[in-house]
Amino acid sequence: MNILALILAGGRGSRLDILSEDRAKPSVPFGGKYRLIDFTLSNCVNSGIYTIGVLTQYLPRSLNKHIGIGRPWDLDRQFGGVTILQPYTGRKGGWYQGTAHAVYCNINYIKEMDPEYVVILSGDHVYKMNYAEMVSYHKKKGADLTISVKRVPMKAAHQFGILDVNDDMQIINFEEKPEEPTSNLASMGIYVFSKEALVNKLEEFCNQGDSDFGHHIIPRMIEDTNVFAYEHEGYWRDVGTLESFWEANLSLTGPMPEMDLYDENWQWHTRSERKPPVKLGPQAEVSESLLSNGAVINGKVTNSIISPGVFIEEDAHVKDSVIFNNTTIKKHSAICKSIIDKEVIIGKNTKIGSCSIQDVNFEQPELLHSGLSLVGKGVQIPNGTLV
Ligand code: ADQ
Ligand code: ADP
Repeated sequence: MNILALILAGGRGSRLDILSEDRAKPSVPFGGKYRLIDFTLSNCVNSGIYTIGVLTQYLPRSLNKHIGIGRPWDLDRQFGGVTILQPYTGRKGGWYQGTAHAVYCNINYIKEMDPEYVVILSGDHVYKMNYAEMVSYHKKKGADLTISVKRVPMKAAHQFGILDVNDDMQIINFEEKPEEPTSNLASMGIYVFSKEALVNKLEEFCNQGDSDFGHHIIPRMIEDTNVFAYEHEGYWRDVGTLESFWEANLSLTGPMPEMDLYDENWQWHTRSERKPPVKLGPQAEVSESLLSNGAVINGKVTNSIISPGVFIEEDAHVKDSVIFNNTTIKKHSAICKSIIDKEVIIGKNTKIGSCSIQDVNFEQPELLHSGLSLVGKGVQIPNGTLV
């Protein structure tokens, strides 16, 4: 099958706060050594899709550097491979206004690649999915558009595109983020289009600018084309908020995580930093955690994600936290229920986050709040700070 994947990687991801202040959301680190976009890129190559366009817009630098020419994903190819599609000026160009408009701006690229099917994906979801199986389903149904769907908790349904299907899984109703949802069958924002249908609809609706798949294209296509739902079994997270980002990271430390990083038949590729092996000092105590290359642990790590190049000094304790690359946590400090961005230095005798760790060497401070704590990239926290 001749499939082109387009990854939407341009959104701001503002609910991820300072983690996406200086980088696009798909470029936010995840699971120690990965970035969010690695999951979608790896799903593509593991599904046999080797022609991929990545649509960037907001702060693309960190993402561009990560993707490069695509070597870690075996995408550095003469034909196809990965192409970064940035906004440009010209007849169909300009800043992307909505997801469908972003794709419309690249309609010449789609025509040039001339695939039978176009798979449209988000660059910031964590999940395993074989897109080739979804395309086969789309073909079998004789669909123009197939949307991957999953049941979500009713109280979260207003955050998604919500739909109704008939007995044949044909979508008969679709509403983007309804205020009062009547169903919990949610769009995952993953679409398979037959190329002709996509090109026709984009040319019909997008040349006036502002257009979105969820708000404009899908509701119109339901009226006069065949739109089907494809139910996804298994783990899937749109890690849109700090809470869900933290929860999805820590879920990797459990005994049998739903998101399996260890499946030899479905490898997660990333651009790895060249760093030495993990080193545990004589006093190191580590449990239920992921440690990445180049980490040096002399203190205690419990139920946490430790990224490459992190230093944890003697008598420091990291618990229920996600620590990004090259951060140093100095002696006698305690970090709990926190997300610490890259290249942070946390001084000695510092306490961050809402927890009561008894074995640290200072008085127990008052807890300021019970939620997550967040420290931005490159921040230096002086010795003895209580956050
Ligand atoms: P959202 O994720 O809220 O809902 P949206 O903000 O349009 O929808 O973003 C979709 C993807 O496109 C994101 O990965 C985002 O980064 C990217 N994106 C947004 N604007 C872009 C632009 N101008 N250029 C390039 N990329 C851009 C969508 C669907 C819902 C569905 C949820 C599932 O609209 O129906 O339920 O995904 O998470
Ligand atoms: P992230 O925090 O997402 O890992 P990176 O370290 O990948 O960010 O940096 C993103 C981009 O910004 C890279 O292309 C890098 O070369 C560039 N960059 C980082 N710091 C500076 C700087 N001080 N001046 C100019 N460019 C920088």
